[in-house]
Amino acid sequence: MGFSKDFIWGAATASYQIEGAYNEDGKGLNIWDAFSSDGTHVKYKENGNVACDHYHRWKEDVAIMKELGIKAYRFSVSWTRILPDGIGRINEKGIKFYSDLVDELIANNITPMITIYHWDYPLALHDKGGWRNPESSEWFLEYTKVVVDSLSDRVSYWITLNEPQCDIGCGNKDGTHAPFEKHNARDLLIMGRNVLLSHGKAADYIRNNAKTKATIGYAPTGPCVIPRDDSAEAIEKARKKTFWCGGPAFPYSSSYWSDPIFLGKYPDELTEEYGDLVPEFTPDEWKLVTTPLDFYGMNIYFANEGEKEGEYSDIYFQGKMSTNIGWPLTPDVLYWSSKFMYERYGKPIIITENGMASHDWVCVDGKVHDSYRIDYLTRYLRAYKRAAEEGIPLLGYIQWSLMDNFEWSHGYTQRFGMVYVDYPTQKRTIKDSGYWYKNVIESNGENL
Ligand code: GCO
Repeated sequence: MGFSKDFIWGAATASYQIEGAYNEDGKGLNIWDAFSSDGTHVKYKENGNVACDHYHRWKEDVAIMKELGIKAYRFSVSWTRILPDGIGRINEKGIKFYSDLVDELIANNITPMITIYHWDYPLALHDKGGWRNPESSEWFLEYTKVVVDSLSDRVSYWITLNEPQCDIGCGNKDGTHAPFEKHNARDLLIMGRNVLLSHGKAADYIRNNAKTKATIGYAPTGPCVIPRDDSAEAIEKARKKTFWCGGPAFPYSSSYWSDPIFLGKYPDELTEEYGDLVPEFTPDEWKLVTTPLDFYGMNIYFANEGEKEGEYSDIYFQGKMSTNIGWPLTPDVLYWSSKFMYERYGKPIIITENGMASHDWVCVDGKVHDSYRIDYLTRYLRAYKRAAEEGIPLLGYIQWSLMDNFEWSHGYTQRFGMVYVDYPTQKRTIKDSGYWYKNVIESNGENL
């Protein structure tokens, strides 16, 4: 037994990373528009002003998806494209862009999977305190309503948030992502509360108001530690470390975000450490936060080290295999994270992101021979298949990314796509891995 018959094979992108057209047709500015090019945070001062110019080339991009046999396309909506100030005034042209995209996907038999929020926070709301503002979950709800009311007649897959770990951890604790700020634990806990409540309000709204039956999840990332061997003791140690939530790095933890949503409580480690600083939810708010979801989404690229270097996994050693961005090659992470998350949260799994940054270029024969990406994906998908074979319910696998794009603080230096983008000309070239993925999809993973 391998992947289920209706397994969803997909590809993902995010608005800021591909759309460009940052100030066209009434779009308002978001924090990445405002702060990417300040010269200190993003490699070569690059930004998403043009990116892959997907805003103008979306038809061509859908045609490429069709050629690749992609069954589902995960993309995010740019909040300020449809609400330029974050709340209030609606920009119909922005809505039309996503509505046309959805129509085109459906006409090509590709299931749209919408991420409501993938880090491009409205500048106007950031200026009012952003996630620290007690109103912020109401702002998020207002935005969600516009998206859901306009698209849920045709869209049934919804992901509320992408990686709150990075939004709050990278963006507001360590200052490596927009808005490039560093806040103390108290403020981070307040932001976390408002993010969780935003998720809950959005999930509740979708569940009760979507015009077609909704399938709802969110897409966290988070550490996963691989057991050093198959002994029960090693597995327990790895599990414990995977769900760790102590210390100042709590915004990066899985349990900090997922325990409230799926278990209705903050992790004990957090409350023990921060006591009264941990903001409570009222019973009504808890009800929203724990709105039942349909799947557990996971963005996973590599395993983390254990307590000490090399203790629980053997991934750190001299000359370790790593991808272009420096992340170690640890295929078994797809097996172990599926197992750990399913056992703790009891929801079917969708890998909402996994993929590899590789050193790609167009070769003299005009093709992109990204054999390392094929090898990477083969290994990871085999590990994921093992989880399916052991009976863990897996609904899908969404590869990051459909095409090369703006990789946040790395600018355009990291290519994650199945499709090569030559930025000066915007020419797209399907890489070898794209054709390989097409075959994997056609065989439903039998040929892995
Ligand atoms: C993330 C984001 C993507 C990244 C990808 C590669 O998970 O960080 O969802 O936007 O581009 O993960 O880093």
